[in-house]
Amino acid sequence: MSFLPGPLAPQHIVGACPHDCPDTCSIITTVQNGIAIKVHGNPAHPQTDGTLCTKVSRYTERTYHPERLVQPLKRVGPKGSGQFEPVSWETALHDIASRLQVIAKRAPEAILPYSYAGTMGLVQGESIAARFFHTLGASLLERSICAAAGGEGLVQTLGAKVGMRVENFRHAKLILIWGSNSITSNLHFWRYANQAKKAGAKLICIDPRRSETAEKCHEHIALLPGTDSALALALMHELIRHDWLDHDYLAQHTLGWEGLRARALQWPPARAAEVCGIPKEQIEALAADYGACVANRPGHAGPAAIRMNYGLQRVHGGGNAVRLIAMLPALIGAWRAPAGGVLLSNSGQFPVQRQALQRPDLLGARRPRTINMATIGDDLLRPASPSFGPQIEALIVYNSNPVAIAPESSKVVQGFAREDLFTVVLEHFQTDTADYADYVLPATTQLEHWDVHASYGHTDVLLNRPAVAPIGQCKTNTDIFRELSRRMGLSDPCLQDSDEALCRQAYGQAIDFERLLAQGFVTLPVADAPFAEGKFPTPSGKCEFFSARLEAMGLDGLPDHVPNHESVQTDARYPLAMISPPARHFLNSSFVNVSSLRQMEHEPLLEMHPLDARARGLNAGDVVRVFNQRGEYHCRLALNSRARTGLVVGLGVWWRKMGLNHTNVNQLTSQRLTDLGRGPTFYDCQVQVAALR
Ligand SMILES: Nc1nc2c(c(=O)[nH]1)N[C@H]1C(S)=C(S)[C@@H](COP(=O)(O)OP(=O)(O)OC[C@H]3O[C@@H](n4cnc5c(=O)[nH]c(N)nc54)[C@H](O)[C@@H]3O)O[C@H]1N2
Ligand SMILES: Nc1nc2c(c(=O)[nH]1)N[C@H]1C(S)=C(S)[C@@H](COP(=O)(O)OP(=O)(O)OC[C@H]3O[C@@H](n4cnc5c(=O)[nH]c(N)nc54)[C@H](O)[C@@H]3O)O[C@H]1N2
Ligand SMILES: [Mo]
Repeated sequence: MSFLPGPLAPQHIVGACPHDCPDTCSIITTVQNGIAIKVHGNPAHPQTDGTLCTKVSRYTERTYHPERLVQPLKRVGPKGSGQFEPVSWETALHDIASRLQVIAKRAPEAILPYSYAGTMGLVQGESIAARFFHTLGASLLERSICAAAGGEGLVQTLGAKVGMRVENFRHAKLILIWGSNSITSNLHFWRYANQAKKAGAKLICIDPRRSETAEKCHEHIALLPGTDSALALALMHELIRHDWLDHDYLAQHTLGWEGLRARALQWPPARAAEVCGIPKEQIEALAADYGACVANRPGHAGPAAIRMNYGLQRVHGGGNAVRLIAMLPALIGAWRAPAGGVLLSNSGQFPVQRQALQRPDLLGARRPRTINMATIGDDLLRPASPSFGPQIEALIVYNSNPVAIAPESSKVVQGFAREDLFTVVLEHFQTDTADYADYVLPATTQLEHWDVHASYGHTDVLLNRPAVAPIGQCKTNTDIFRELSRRMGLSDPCLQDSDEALCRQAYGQAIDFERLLAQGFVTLPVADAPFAEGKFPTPSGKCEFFSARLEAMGLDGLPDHVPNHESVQTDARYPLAMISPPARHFLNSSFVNVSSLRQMEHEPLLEMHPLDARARGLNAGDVVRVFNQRGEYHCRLALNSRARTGLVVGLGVWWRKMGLNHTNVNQLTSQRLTDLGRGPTFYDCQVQVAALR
């Protein structure tokens, strides 16, 4: 007779959502008999408020997905064919370590790590991995693929990636949602915007697409992509012309007003209307709404708040656009109230101890070159040269799916297909990128490892406890780099620090770690109205309309409208502007393989205005070729009134292998960079569309 234990009582483990999203939710996982049976939003965490988005509420489906990678794989077919056979960890790690050792001895910069925010965890992101690559002296990676232009724009204007506290939006009386589909990509902010709406606030959405969010705002300004700076300048023009200005705030807390004023006066609404492709009356009305909120005027309408998001900075002039929008609150003194100002990111509020975590000191006197993630296509194809340095010979990819998400995929694919390139991919799934690997290593998910998190949308630090043991033979990213370090004889003890130790090192003494352990989150002590008294973290301490730092770099010290690289004027063959913003049920290219979510997104679609379709003899449901000088992408046409005229929208980012001709929108996007920050220009992309014959 055996005494098998009965089923254990369910346990509830507090963790954090790892995904690249401003909301960074606190998650509770219910575990029974060692299996995660469901996840839900932590009701004790005010930002999460007990609610998860549709995607992450399917987290157990993703974790226990039948196609989850659970053992190391070695390629046996041609690159890209997806033919692999299982091997032992011993074989895989031994082979990878010996290959890297040979390259590292000869030309360490020929090794390139490629990673982004598959997990935003500070430990499974850049801790042991960064230490490992710094010890080798590998090429550095410029992690520019998302927010580089906007981040630089903020830093050059406000002094850091800081802004309003998100919870204060609920008390605003006017909210501009600028370049953001909040319902899709920032759901927990939308809750605050809705509270404000119910309390009488006016909501205005500025977005080329009639998004789910635009539909629910009082007004929608559907400007052409890449024209936000012209709109912001015209807005300033009107504020000046009507004297809707907080002169006192301007005098005390800004630098360069005379110069900015002169610039703005060159942009009457009629001029901007022409550039933006919208009626000038819409600009005048927007200015009147914003101008009614001048903070120090008796009888003003109340605080005006701007929620910018990264959607508007993926164009040539993205940096200047963010600079101009970030200046607007200073003109009307909106910063005086906690519910006034602007928020793009608050990541600069987090006291992350990056030096301790990533140990750049391990480089010693070496100064390896930096490769920009946005130009990985070109860089993989570059031969050795005195200016470039050695050819890239080994690529270690983790937390990213570059073959799907990097621009100009034909080049990226050509680079990944190089027979002489040694590629290792740490993944959960057999992604487009994994198909090109020599070795695919199975990695743990957030339910299986420790981590700590910052956020870019709120100001709480979160802890992630593992809820279950690693599935199959999966290992944490950190473990994989620890083992590679050992096998390569890298002896610095910091390469063997445990995940728990790394969690503590991430914030050092800057937060109360015991409280974080006990509660799962800790709110940072940030000011309610950060710039009510000025005190911007810029060199001048003021909101910098004029930036001496930019001028010293040989750039314009004042902001301006910087037109797109591509337009119908630059090449009449491609008259339609294409943007490819996030799909609601995917997270970049993550979740595309989770069938319940993929069913909600149906199939890759291109949204087009009915007038543009009629002009091309196209009908809803047609399979179309979307093409430009870089390539061709096939998908189905949707005529759903979301795209304005002159615009097409291909919601991202599908896996190439699920596409009709095995491509996705990035077959069409370019590797050209932004005005500031060296970011990508995914939404600065002209195309033509025709029926597929
Ligand atoms: N569901 C879901 N959530 C996500 C993501 C996802 O893929 N899916 N991605 C995450 C990531 S990586 C990030 S960086 C964040 C923020 O990601 P963002 O890409 O900033 O996402 P959105 O807030 O949806 O903003 C995109 C909006 O900007 C609009 N837009 C495009 N071009 C322009 C332009 O030139 N001007 C203006 N004014 N608007 C423009 C698009 O139509 C779209 O509605 O969201 C994260 N959240
Ligand atoms: N056309 C177009 N392209 C875009 C964008 C767009 O709007 N339009 N958006 C851009 C933006 S904003 C961004 S941020 C990038 C995002 O690009 P990426 O950062 O590459 O994001 P994902 O596509 O989500 O791929 C992340 C991968 O990491 C894996 N992963 C997750 N957690 C872990 C882990 O713990 N360990 C390991 N080893 N792997 C893990 C996931 O399985 C997933 O395959 O895409 C960019 N590309
Ligand atoms: Mo992003």
